[in-house]
Amino acid sequence: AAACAAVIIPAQAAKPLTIGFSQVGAESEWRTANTASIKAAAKQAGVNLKFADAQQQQQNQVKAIRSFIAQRVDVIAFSPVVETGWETVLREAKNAKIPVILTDRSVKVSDPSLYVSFIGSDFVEEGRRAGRWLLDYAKKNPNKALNIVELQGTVGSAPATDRKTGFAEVIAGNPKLKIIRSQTGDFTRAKGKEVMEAFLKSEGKNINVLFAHNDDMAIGAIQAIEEAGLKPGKDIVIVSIDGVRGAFEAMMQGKLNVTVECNPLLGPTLVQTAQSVVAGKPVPKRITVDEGVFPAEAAAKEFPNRKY
Ligand code: GYE
Repeated sequence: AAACAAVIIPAQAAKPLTIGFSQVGAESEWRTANTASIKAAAKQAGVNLKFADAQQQQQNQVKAIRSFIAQRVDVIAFSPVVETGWETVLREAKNAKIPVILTDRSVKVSDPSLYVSFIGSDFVEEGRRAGRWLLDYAKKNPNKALNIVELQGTVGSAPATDRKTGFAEVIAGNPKLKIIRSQTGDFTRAKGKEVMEAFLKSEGKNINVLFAHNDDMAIGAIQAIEEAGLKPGKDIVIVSIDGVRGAFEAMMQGKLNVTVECNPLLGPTLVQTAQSVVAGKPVPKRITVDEGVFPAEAAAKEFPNRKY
C-alpha cells in the first residue's frame, strides 16, 4: 500500500506549477468531494490552481480550456462532462504545447496523443458490480418479480454510458431481470426524484428494483418512493453507485440496499501526475482506482471509515 501513496513535491523557490482545472459542476456529493480533493492537494503541493466550474455545460468547459491556453498555464486538467466533441479544443492545447490530463471521465478522440493521461475509475466494471449484486439478490429471492427502472446519469457522459453497459451485460444472465423504464436524472437529487415520480406514476407497483447511476439520484428517488407511500429498500430494492456519506446514511436507515464505490479522491494523483509531466517524466496513459462494493449490512461498520 505504501507504494501507492502519492508523493507530492513541495513548492520550490522557483515559479510554482500552474494547473488550469475545468470541473464538471457541483451536481452531486461525489463531485463536491472530488473538488475538495483537488483543491486540497493543490494547496498542499503549493500548486497555483485555476479552478473553473462548468455547471454541467460542455461549452463552458471549452471556454475555460481556451482561457487556460491564453493564460499559458503549465498543465490543463479537466473532467469532461460528455465524451465527444473535444477534438478541436484539445488540438488547440496541443498546438500551444500545453499537456492535458483527464480526470474522472474520459473522452472519445481519434488521436490519443491529444491528452497525456487519464486518471479515473472503470465505470463499466462499476456497472457490472451493481449487476452482480442484483443477480445474487435474484438467486436468494427466486420467487420475486424483478422489474427494474433505471435512472441514468448525464446523457453522453462516460459514467452514464459505461455503467449502463456493464449493468446490462451482467443482468442479461437472468431473463427475470428486465429494465422496464430508463431515463436520465442528470446525476442530481432533484432530477432523480422527479423522474422516479414519473416512473411511479406510469408503472406503479410494477417496479421492484431501482438501479441509479449515482447515489444522489437514488436519494432523490427514495423521497419520491416514500411520498408514494412505499418503502424504499423493501418494496423497491435500490442499487446505486458512488458510496458517498448520504448513501451510507440511507443504508443504515434501511432505505438503500447497496452502493458500488467510486472514489472521488483523485486530487493527490492529479497533482503528482502534473508534476511528473512538467518534469519530463513518463506517466501512465491510464491510471485506475481500487474500489469496493458496500451492501447495507456492512454500512454501519464501514461508515466511520468513509472519507467522503
Ligand atoms: O458518479 C456522479 C457524478 O463522473 C464518476 O459524476 C463521476 C460521476 C459520479 O456526478 O455522482
